[in-house]
Amino acid sequence: MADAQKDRMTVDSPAEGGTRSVSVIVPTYEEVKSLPALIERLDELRRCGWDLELIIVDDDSRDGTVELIGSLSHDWIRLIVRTEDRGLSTAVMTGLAEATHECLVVMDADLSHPPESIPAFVRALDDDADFVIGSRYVPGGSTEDGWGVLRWVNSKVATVMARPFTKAKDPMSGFLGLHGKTWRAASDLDPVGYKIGLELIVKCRCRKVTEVPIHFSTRRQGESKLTLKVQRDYLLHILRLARWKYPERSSFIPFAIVGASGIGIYAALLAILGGLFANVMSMDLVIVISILLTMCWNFALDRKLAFWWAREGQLGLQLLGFIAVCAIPVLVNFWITRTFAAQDQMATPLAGVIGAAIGSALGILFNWGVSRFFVFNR
Ligand SMILES: Nc1nc2c(ncn2[C@@H]2O[C@H](COP(=O)(O)OP(=O)(O)OP(=O)(O)O)[C@@H](O)[C@H]2O)c(=O)[nH]1
Ligand SMILES: [Mg+2]
Repeated sequence: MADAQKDRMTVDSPAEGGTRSVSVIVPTYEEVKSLPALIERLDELRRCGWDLELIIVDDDSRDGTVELIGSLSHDWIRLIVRTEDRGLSTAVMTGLAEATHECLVVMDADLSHPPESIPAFVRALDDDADFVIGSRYVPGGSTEDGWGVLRWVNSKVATVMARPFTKAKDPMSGFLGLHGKTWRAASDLDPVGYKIGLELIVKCRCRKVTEVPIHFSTRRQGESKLTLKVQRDYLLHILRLARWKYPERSSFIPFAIVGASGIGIYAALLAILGGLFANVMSMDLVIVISILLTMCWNFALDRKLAFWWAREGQLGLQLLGFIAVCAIPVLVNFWITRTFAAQDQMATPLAGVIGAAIGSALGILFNWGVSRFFVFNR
């Protein structure tokens, strides 16, 4: 099918006894050129029996959007202009909070998402879905030709990164449907970045996610807001979701990686200090200083990456507590390093590595468990 034909599809009427009232939320930033066609296609749905309200949440585009909506004077369209908040995800949340119907659909303004798919969304929600995605990657779904390799790879990589949170094939989609009660049940919504769908699936604890195949059209009007910052925000978003959904693993894995990095730091310190101060420092002193500096390294990184919730806590107290907790495995480490290094009368990097590896293996679970509860208590 040609792309122009795929863009417009026939419209299904509401099913007998099924939902017919839908709130459509559209976040916009500088989309005045796309809005007339979007409104016309939504109006076609209304003519087929759908009771639609359109909520446009615009971030003060000043591109004529206000004038356009004013001139149409449609009572089924509401325009909310935000002058203080900014960003796609918070705009969607503003729109969801304003919706008056129980059936909620979120879509882009640029007609990448075909409004004619809304009836399929409603059917899926009536059929017990918690959440509906307009999907490019299920059978019947497609993407308009002309996507560059880079954009395609970008989309695929982002989808793979979302795997721990949902099995959906296209969780990156911004074409979403959900019940009002699902949205109201969300806890801790933290709308950073662009992927409000993923945030809602996770935080609304959606179990049944249904994907409706759509043909994703390339925008015809206006400019993309997909920037490098959006990509960076996505990485931060994934990190935050991981910390929310899997707090233990999100703490322990960085802790273990930092622990492993500490082994390298320790060996390097032994080599450098041992080499520089061989004549003025005893082997024991070199080991003690290396251990203390390594602890500071681990502390600084762990506080940021493994115990992120305690970053605002008292630094000095936390450092003392951390050193105290680490002391037991460190004593083991110290004793092993010293035993291995005794033949050379000076700590060698190899002895350091062996000592630290054994000490770390013994101590990592102990350190993490105890630090988590007593030093960086939530
Ligand atoms: N309110 C508001 N809407 C936004 C903001 N950024 C993007 N949008 C809207 O969100 C929707 C998706 O943005 P797009 O620029 O189409 O992003 P995309 O679909 O990933 O990329 P392209 O289709 O290539 O442009 C559009 O309706 C935008 O107008 C924002 O900061 N605030
Ligand atoms: Mg778009």
